[in-house]
Amino acid sequence: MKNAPQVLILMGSDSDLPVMREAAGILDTFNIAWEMHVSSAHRSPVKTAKLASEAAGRGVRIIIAGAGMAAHLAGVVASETTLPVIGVPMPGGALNGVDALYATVQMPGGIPVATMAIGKAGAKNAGLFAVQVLALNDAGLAGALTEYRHEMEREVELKDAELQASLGN
Ligand code: RP5
Repeated sequence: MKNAPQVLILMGSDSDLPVMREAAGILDTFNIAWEMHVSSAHRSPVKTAKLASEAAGRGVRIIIAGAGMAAHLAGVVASETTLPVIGVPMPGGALNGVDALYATVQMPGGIPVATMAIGKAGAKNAGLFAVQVLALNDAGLAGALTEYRHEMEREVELKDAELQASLGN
């Protein structure tokens, strides 16, 4: 049987999936169970409100919401739950994601959305941020995060060694 999801990933459109897959990929790396849905704040408001308001009762601990253009998904989701909500602004559209960034980050006081960078880097960091929150009460997960950082450090060293070799140093 599939584990109960700890992280709920929502996106406004299936066109957001190539970006939001980055968040799911990170959660897979840390063996965190997730569930993903297309649900729009403006095209399917009733479904969105239901998913957000019922999440905590189903055992979800954190919600990641990605949307583009007039991106009110993360804010609407945050208004329906007291779970932490991480927002990911999508690139594209006439303003290439700056519209979504402002719409996601500029929440009026009272309903916070932890907003990440535009696009794939933001979705990846949303996954990592969710893992960091879950690791507050999970020493094994905290250790895995430390090892993840060490691995990044090793990769930088490897790339620098390759650069130095190519420069004949
Ligand atoms: C937003 O509008 C979605 O999150 C998506 O980023 C954007 C465009 O949606 P589609 O027209 O591609 O469905 O609601």
